Amino acid sequence: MTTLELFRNTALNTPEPIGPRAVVMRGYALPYVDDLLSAIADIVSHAPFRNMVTPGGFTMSVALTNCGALGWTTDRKGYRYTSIDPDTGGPWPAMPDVFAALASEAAAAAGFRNFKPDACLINRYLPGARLSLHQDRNERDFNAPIVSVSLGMSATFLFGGHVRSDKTAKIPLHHGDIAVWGEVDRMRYHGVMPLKDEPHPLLSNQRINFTFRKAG
Ligand code: MD6
Ligand code: FE
Repeated sequence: MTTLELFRNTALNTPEPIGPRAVVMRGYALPYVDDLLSAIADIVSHAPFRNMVTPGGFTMSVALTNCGALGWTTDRKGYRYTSIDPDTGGPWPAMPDVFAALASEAAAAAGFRNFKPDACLINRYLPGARLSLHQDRNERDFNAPIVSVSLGMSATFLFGGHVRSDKTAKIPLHHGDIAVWGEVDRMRYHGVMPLKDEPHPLLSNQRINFTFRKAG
């Protein structure tokens, strides 16, 4: 942990509200970083990051993979969750215990009890990669929150309203931050601005974000 990270983690240790049922918890994942990164390396060795194609025919600038019983995918036919990795033809790698434990603990800290995710979407951003405004609506259970962990380079997260054209708040997300949202905030539009090329000491020119969901 750097001094700056320690400061963010201890001096500003209260969850930062970004909506009625949405918070950012600064530095919450820092104690788990080494375990998370080794688990991700293992997942990626079985289910590599890939740039998927959207139903509209665009190749995503964000590369992704999944772990857990269900994985989020997109192709020309649409967005959906599958139990099979379309690239390997086998199941997605299992969700590591450290992932499930962190997700459930962070959800509880944000006021969502008994969160048991069955899907974890892992996104990799290189400089210039972005995510356009979207709603997360492919999950079966909208009652469960989403827990989002950011590692590596910082990003500017856009957090909008329930209509695409609603004004968006710009929320910086740094290495180790966890965002959690659910209930009235669950369907809000959100996205990520194009990543600046400001390398991170541990992950160099990458940002890795993983989001835990109850998809099935
Ligand atoms: C990202 N995250 O931060 C993209 N979706 O890289 C998401 O799209 C997202 O962070 C739902 C809930 C939390 C998220
Ligand atoms: Fe999303």
